Amino acid sequence: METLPPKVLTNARLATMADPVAGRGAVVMGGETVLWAGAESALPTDFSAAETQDMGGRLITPALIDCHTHIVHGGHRAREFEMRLEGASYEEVARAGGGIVSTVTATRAASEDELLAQALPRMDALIAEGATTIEVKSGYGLDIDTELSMLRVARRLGDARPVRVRTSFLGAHAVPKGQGADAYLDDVCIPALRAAHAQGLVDAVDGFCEGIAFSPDQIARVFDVAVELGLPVKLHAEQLSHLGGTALAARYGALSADHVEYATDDDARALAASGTVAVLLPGAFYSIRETQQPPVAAFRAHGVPMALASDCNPGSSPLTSLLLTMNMACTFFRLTPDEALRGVTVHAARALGLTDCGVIAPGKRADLAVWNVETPAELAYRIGFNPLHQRIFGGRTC
Ligand code: DI6
Ligand code: FE
Repeated sequence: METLPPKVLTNARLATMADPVAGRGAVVMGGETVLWAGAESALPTDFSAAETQDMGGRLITPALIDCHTHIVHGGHRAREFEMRLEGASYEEVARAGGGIVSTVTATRAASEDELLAQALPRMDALIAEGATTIEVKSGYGLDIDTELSMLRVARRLGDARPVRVRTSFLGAHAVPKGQGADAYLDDVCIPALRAAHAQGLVDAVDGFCEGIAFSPDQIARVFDVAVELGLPVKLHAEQLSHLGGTALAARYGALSADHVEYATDDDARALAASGTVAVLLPGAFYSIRETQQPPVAAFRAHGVPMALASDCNPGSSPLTSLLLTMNMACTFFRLTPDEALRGVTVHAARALGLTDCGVIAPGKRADLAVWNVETPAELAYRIGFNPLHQRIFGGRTC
């Protein structure tokens, strides 16, 4: 790919997620990176010869990051949606043979090409709202071959679109029918993790710590292998009950603890001490009609960074909009719009262990979103409206 000459975006409003910029702002991109960002009046003269683009007063933010998705999966679970409307709970549906294991059946039945074809429209919906980095989990294979297939499809998504995909191995997502949890971990999950890692398919290791999935001790066995392989960990923790997953995640220095509705003040303290991000997933909270609020006040008080993600999955969060995710986080969890924007940019990057994106600052990737709005609050405030004007990925508009 040829390198791009420097380009200056002028007459913009800037929400850099780094230093505040009041009034007219400018961003200088050189190739794939940001060279400079700040008040237009302070633009260094070195860039006066560069090509400019007048942004017409539009808002520029870092491009969005979805740090928690299950976007690769076979089929759908609209029937379960109906069952829940008839009164069944998410856990009851799971115990009745629906839930994650029903998507496992559909995912095993699909070819890699079919999984890719089914995932692409979901990914395109996220991209259409300015996402440039998307995390994708395995976890609907629950056998070695299908777990590897899901991760290969995730990598192919990153080749098929101008987007960065980060993969998480989620073999410890559910116990397949007819197997014991410990035997499954020994015979399938851990061997699958080793094989996937050997093939370069894994960026992080995730698990589901819950009564309907795995205990903290069982998750710890998977995390020990992750540590041995030098892979960072993250965890679905405290989604439906308080089982101690958040404390476990903190003990392992996890990148993130996700869901965390049932986390406590002590959990928040532990996350702060380990530098672990709390990833809030309001789409799941909404879809399963959860009423337990994540301890946002404790996260704020202890300085736990809060990220937001779609949790795009066919059961508890069939959501492909980060803008709606931001709106839900503000309305349900009373995040401020500024916190919501941080949640899908700088803190989402951190939840993925990425230090080169999520903020607009010199040396960071030129992954930017240009919006037809005046203030960041407008992004979180509208419902079902997409004001994206331009998406820039590595300095290129696409
Ligand atoms: N928690 C979730 O919200 C998703 N996985 C998990 O561990 C739900 C997955 C599903 O219902 O298919
Ligand atoms: Fe999830």
